[in-house]
Amino acid sequence: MVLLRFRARGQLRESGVTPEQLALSRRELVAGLAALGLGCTTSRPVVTPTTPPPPTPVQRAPCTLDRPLTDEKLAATHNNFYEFSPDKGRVWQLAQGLRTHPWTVEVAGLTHRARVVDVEELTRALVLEERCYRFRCVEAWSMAVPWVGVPLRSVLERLRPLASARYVRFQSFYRPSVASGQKGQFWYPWPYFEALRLDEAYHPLALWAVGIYGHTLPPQHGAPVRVVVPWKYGFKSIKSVVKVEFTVEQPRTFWSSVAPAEYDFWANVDPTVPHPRWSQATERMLGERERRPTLPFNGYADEVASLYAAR
Ligand SMILES: Nc1nc2c(c(=O)[nH]1)N[C@H]1C(S)=C(S)[C@@H](COP(=O)(O)O)O[C@H]1N2
Ligand SMILES: [Mo]
Repeated sequence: MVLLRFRARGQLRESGVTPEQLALSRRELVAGLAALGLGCTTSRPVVTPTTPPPPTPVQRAPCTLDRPLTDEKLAATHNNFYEFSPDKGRVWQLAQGLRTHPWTVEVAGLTHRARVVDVEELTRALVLEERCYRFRCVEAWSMAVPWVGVPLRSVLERLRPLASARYVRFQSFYRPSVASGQKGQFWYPWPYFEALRLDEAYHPLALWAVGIYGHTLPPQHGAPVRVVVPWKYGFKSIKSVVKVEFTVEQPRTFWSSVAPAEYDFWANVDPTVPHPRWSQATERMLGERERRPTLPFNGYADEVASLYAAR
């Protein structure tokens, strides 16, 4: 437990991308999750890194992106997490004070079983997968990172939505005493909230992410759990989820409430639709100088464009 918390609190590796390092960190993730009690009902002693891992529950496919992975440390020190600060370079430090254990998720709205669940319960006995995704912020910076998680669908189905549910709404925590941005930017409608149409959330690319670079999420990336929707602008990928709610009406979202003309509900990455204040035709990967062309649906058009055929 202590071991994992230490790791989860942002022990940053310079670059976690060689196969050896990934294999090691994957073992660490497994050990860490075991230490947290994932996969067993009673608490277990802390597992040291030298303990042989159980058969790995993290399924890993080789990264086949069109670009190199972003350096882990760069990704972990350039973050949007307005609860802490609008200053992307300072978020990672400020977020270290977020206590992410224990952590519960409230299940509400159109479900057969409204309840409060421990976050670990939601992925129990599911196979964790590593997924390398491009990730594109609406501000035209981007990265490519290996997330660890389970299909969002597998978690949502566990929550037993009613057949009438059409959307899913997610909400982040409200803790102004630790998240100083929630005090400093008091005019924002905290807590942060986002939503997806249910068929978007059920798409196999949509992830319920609990890790990155082979270990549990550090706070600045949205510990202990965040959503990752790789074909949409980054603000849809809500961090540190505390509530999941099924609805029939399209929910409002944090940024579309703040600036409806700038951030719409769908927010699919589209090079042809400029933000009112800048072009979306190109982007800059963290750590790179040259800009790259923005890809329709962030490069996932073949997989997801059909979701929007009727719109
Ligand atoms: N709760 C919460 N989730 C959030 C945000 C936020 O401010 N608060 N920012 C979003 C935005 S704008 C982006 S680009 C991504 C950034 O994720 P990263 O810091 O892990 O790269 O998180 C998204 N999720
Ligand atoms: Mo963003």
